[in-house]
Amino acid sequence: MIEGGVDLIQLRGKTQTLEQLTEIAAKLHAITSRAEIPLIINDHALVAQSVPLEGVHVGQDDDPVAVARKKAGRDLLVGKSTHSFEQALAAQREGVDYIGFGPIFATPTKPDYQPIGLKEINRVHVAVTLPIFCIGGIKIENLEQVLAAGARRVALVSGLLKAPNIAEYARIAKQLLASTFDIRHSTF
Ligand code: 3NM
Repeated sequence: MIEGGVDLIQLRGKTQTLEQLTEIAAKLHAITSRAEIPLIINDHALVAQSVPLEGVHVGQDDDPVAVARKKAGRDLLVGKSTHSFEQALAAQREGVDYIGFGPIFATPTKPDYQPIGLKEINRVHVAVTLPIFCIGGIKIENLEQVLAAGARRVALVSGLLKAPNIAEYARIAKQLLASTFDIRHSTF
């Protein structure tokens, strides 16, 4: 992923223990920090106490943002998953640094969620001034559609992880983003 030019990596280990995640995060952070790519831990702010990662990401049913910041014990990025326009506005009021917005399309990676579709993307970008990462079922095949609907940042999971050549997949996605905005895509 780093070779292919991703701007940010989130470590998501739903079945790992805190100890396992801390170990993986430490190893991963040694690599991402060399590449100057922020590493975000999903759900577990406590990992940030022992690993100098750059952020923590919480879901709607996880710790409130203030609790996540307190658990991390230091200043770092906090992001939050949102699944509707209203949740996106609420997350902005709660004081997050960025939001995830999705799932845009139905996805086996997050099967129990109703897809939002493309039509809310523009509205959320008008109302929310934070960085917004559209997520959920986004692949190279539909990326241009998502960007045309108003997205500026996207998060890919299975598209990237199942690609026969991950670096190449990331590179193509980055090129599509760059050609849409005609600028070097910056994360924050
Ligand atoms: N969060 P894929 S959708 C982890 O809507 C995650 O908050 C979502 O995986 C949300 O790229 C999602 O394989 C899954 O569809 C994204």
